[in-house]
Amino acid sequence: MFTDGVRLELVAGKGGNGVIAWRREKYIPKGGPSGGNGGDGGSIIIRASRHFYSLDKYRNKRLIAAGDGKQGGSNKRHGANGKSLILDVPCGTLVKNPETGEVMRDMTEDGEEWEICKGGRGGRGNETFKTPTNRAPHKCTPGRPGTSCEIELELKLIADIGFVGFPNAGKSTLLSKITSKEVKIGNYPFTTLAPNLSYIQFEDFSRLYIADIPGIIKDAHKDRGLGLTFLRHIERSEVLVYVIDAAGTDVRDPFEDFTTLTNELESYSRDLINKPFVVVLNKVDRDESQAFVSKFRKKFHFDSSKLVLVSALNGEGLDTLIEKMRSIAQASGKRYE
Ligand SMILES: Nc1nc2c(ncn2[C@@H]2O[C@H](COP(=O)(O)OP(=O)(O)OP(=O)(O)O)[C@@H](O)[C@H]2O)c(=O)[nH]1
Ligand SMILES: [Mg+2]
Repeated sequence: MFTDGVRLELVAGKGGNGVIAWRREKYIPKGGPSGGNGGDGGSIIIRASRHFYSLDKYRNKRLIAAGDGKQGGSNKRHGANGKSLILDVPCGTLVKNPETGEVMRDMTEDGEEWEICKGGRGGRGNETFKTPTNRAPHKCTPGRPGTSCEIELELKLIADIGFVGFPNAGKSTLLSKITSKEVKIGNYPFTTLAPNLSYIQFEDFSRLYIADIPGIIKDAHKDRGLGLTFLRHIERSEVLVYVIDAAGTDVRDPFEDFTTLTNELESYSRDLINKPFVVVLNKVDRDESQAFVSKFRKKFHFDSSKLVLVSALNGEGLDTLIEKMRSIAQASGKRYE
């Protein structure tokens, strides 16, 4: 199962107590105070990473606690600091307040870190209270508690390009052909049950990230099929690619598919259909596609440069598609890495 939302309770470590102790050594009478400080409690840090694509590793977690600091020792020994924890999350994870839904932070950049809970300071041992007027202080302080909070993590993948289409249109085949990712492909609907994220790397090392999400069908907004919940993973994409089965494999009319798709997307969010887009007519290797393609062209009232004919199977048109996606993404302000 793919997890893109979890609720967690985070507790940073408590500081260790400072202690009271005295030097006791041969030939040194009245050795003076020697109680060490307690160690600091461990903190909890959230870190965004491009190496993760889901929140799966937090699925069965409820409470995450960092280590407590150890108490100080005699001979001015400092207690050990508690172990800090780094929680890796995919880029595009929103950290929210579960009660109000307010976004506390949006973890977008690879490597970005946020110390969300701070470990408590260790207490002071009596050695640190020594002054010229009080050379034998009977005083130490306890460690302080760390901070804690409840959070909700919600993933909204960050991809430059989002693929949308009916089941079986060939989205996953396309993704695996143009990127290095091997994804599950099947001649049955809903082969893809969770988003796939992959990228194309160009000669200048810039990358174009692509998200392939599960297929969408008519009335998905009424929760038919897998519904529309996965659309949130293409909400942040600069460009949408509508992948249409131009061969009408499942006995549908490709233009009708396109209309249905845009209607479903619109019922989720108007912002989605206002994004720059490309329509990919896939499976043009099949003879049946010819009639459908010319019918599609007649009805398509957008600029014809938005239309690309491809065969994910034999590679036809893929270079054109890649160039088109790249230039539109660039024009719409993609931050190149
Ligand atoms: N002839 C032909 N078949 C294709 C082409 N692209 C994909 N297919 C076939 O279409 C079927 C569905 O492909 P997928 O890539 O799994 O389709 P999908 O859009 O990811 O489907 P879901 O994950 O179910 O939404 C598979 O049997 C593919 O081999 C193509 O260009 N030509
Ligand atoms: Mg698929």
